[in-house]
Amino acid sequence: MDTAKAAHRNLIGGEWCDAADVTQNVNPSDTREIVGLYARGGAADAQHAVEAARAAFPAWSGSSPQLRHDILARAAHELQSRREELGRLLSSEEGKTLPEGIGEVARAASVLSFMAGEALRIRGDRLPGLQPGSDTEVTREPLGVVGVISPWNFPIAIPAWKIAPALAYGNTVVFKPADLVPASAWALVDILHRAGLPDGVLNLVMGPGSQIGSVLCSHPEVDAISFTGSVPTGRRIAADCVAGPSMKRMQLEMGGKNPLVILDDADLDVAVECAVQGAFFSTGQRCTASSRFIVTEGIHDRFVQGVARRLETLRIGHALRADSHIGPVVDRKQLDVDLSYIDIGRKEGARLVWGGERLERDTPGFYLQPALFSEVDPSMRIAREEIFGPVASVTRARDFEEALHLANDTEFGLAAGICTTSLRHASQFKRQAQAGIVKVNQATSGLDYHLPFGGRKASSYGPREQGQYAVDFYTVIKTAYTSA
Ligand code: UN1
Repeated sequence: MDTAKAAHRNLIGGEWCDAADVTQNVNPSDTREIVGLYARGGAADAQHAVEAARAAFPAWSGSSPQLRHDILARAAHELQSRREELGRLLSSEEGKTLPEGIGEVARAASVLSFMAGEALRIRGDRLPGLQPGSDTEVTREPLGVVGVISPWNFPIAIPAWKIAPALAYGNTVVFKPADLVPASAWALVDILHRAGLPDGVLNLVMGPGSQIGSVLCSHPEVDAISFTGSVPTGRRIAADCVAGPSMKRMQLEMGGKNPLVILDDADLDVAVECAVQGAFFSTGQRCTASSRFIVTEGIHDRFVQGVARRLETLRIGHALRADSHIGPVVDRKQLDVDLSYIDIGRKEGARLVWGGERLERDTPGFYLQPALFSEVDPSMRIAREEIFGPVASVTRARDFEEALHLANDTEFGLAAGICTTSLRHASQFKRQAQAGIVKVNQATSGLDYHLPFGGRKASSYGPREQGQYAVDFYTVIKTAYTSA
């Protein structure tokens, strides 16, 4: 396509650069609409970006924390003041509703301003040395060049919570956003660039992961990779990161099959709200989404009925329409995955209580009714495999002990929730759930930006993201001994 000149370009070494090809960013609420044209770079662009990031590292890593603070704070301010416009852009490319899109931009702004402060709070330690007259210091230094590879479901918040700490702690970055959502990524980079980042400190390379991701994960000048996405891609990245001579540090945030346990003593309204919010909002496209409701017998039927009734009240429609509660699925491929799992659930013998049909709207888009299955056996594929869509299953449990066992009976370990009014069961669940995040009487998805985020088992690998814990990934520790 000869539209390369009209596209939003990649940022390499402080220059906006054309690429050989162009991506059409399609609106999933109305596939006739092209949100914009975006450069589609390749391996050579990624290579140049790594070189630019490497060249920019010495000066940036030695820069004043005040400078890093000010740039991030300026960018946070611009994001916050443009949240309506950028929220609209985000919702147009990803399909989450406008309030969800605006909320996500505001969250990205908060992440940037939190991390601006963190640039000023890089702590060290001092312990007595064991030799007479020996002083010791433990200090944190930046890692070097960080490759950031982000998914499509949070097009601005996830890039923000990877890029902001990388920059705050003095690293330089090569950023490869998901193919489906370049607009939010481009806007974030444009804002950070204009906020005063020196050339080469933040580089943007949009294009296919097969080319750009593989350069980042194998290039000897890249020191670390922060990735959020699917388990198979995460495993490939991990293999590439250790295969080369440089043995990169990695932070991988991957799938989930998050349980929400509902006990007999739960407040039914709270349980239904947690379930619906956690499983179906943002079209179920969150790695923290609840996809397994594990429900004890005494509340089971009322819960299933309550969720079905609540689903009845939700309107699925164009992401930008004020009366839509849930937007479309992100693209045709994901819609096909969702529909195929709905089919698998039916064939496995689960009962489809509500939804699961593809919907027609005024505009051509990937609309899907949320699907609720009951009588789901824990061995069924819909109870074991991550679907990443608005599909949830209900499994019966005899009592708390069995519910806890079922909650933990998964290869994943990202988020786990429980709805109960029993302090004893809530406390026990918090202690024994094999998950990185545990929620009591709250939806499993929806997280605070100042707290650590990450999971266990197949869900995550490496140190936590977000809050002050991000320092553990984005810095390397040095231990110094001095005799005067
Ligand atoms: C949230 O639930 O608010 O990709 C955040 C994801 C997660 C972020 C979830 N890394 O869905």
